[in-house]
Amino acid sequence: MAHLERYDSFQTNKAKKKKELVKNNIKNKKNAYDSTFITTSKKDINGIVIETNYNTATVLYNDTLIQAELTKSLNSICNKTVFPGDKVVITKDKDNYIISNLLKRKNVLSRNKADSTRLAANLTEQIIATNIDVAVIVVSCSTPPLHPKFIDRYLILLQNSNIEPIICLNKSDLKTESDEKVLDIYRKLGIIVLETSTLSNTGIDKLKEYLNGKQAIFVGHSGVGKSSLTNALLDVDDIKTGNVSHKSGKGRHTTTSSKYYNWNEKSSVIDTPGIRSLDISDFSKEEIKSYFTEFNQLNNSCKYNDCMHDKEPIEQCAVKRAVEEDFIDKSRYDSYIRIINDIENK
Ligand SMILES: Nc1nc2c(ncn2[C@@H]2O[C@H](COP(=O)(O)OP(=O)(O)O)[C@@H](O)[C@H]2O)c(=O)[nH]1
Ligand SMILES: [Mg+2]
Ligand SMILES: [Zn+2]
Repeated sequence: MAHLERYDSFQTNKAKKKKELVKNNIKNKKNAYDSTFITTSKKDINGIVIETNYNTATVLYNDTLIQAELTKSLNSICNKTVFPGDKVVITKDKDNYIISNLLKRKNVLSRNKADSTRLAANLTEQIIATNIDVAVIVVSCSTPPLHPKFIDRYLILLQNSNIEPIICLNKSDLKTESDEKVLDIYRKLGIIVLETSTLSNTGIDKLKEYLNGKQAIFVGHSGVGKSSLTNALLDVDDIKTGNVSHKSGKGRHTTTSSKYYNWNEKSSVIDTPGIRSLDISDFSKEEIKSYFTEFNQLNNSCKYNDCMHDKEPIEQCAVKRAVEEDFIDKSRYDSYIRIINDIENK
């Protein structure tokens, strides 16, 4: 002990200061993780993050858009990043706007397993947006075609983040019977399915009605019509939309970053760029099983409580029998098997 104290006394002032800083930083981080950050005093003005750039963010503040930087102390807490939907406290330093604090997030939507109890994104977590009331999984009938597999992966991420999902089939002007069958799978699961066409302006009123008063986010592949739907909500046509490239059948990436729009006083939507891949390999197989909610009611009917409904023989597995008898949709079951195999082989 004495030895340690002596060693301490040999430290230069600079080193001592550095140590102090690190100590404070850890203390700050700890506070930041388990409390709502600062209660806002009347002087503080709340803003909402619209879009983030490398080290500044566009913030809607007092009904105008401003560019603001994060304070250094906040930088170290939240990994230099705020995201669209974040509620922030703005202070003014001479002519510059500073994001001096960040309000506790209701939830975060991430492309992989999210941990909304933490302020900072962990190293592998890729946050798209925060504070979301409802996520609209936008799919289209054709160019690109409807992929149930993609919907299933999004449903897992959304359940994990505690975000209500709805499905919006856009380009309904091109709908076929097989699209209708896919939509039925999700209607049976109790998920709201809306159908829209921005081309013929159908279903937009219903979408507006459903999203009114909420902070929504449009997610889905590139080219399905997320930006076109955002335009329709805003009653404008100046957000860049992309024609689907004929060669690849995939949309050109015209939306490059997620962006928040208020389409009426109390309703907003975040338009996102097309996301090619969702990484759910960090989930455990048991978590995935629990997110296929239609299996839950049958779990007790399988011979073993911990049945994973994959390698067990059909006589022992009620879920497999339900698939055989068409009570559980085959494409949902196939998605489940594909996902747990991916986890096993990662
Ligand atoms: N047929 C049809 N095409 C649409 C509809 N909505 C959007 N599109 C077209 O789909 C392409 C991609 O739209 P965009 O909004 O950029 O998709 P995003 O990548 O999801 O934002 C554009 O060429 C749009 O004109 C629709 O309801 N019907
Ligand atoms: Mg777009
Ligand atoms: Zn089983």
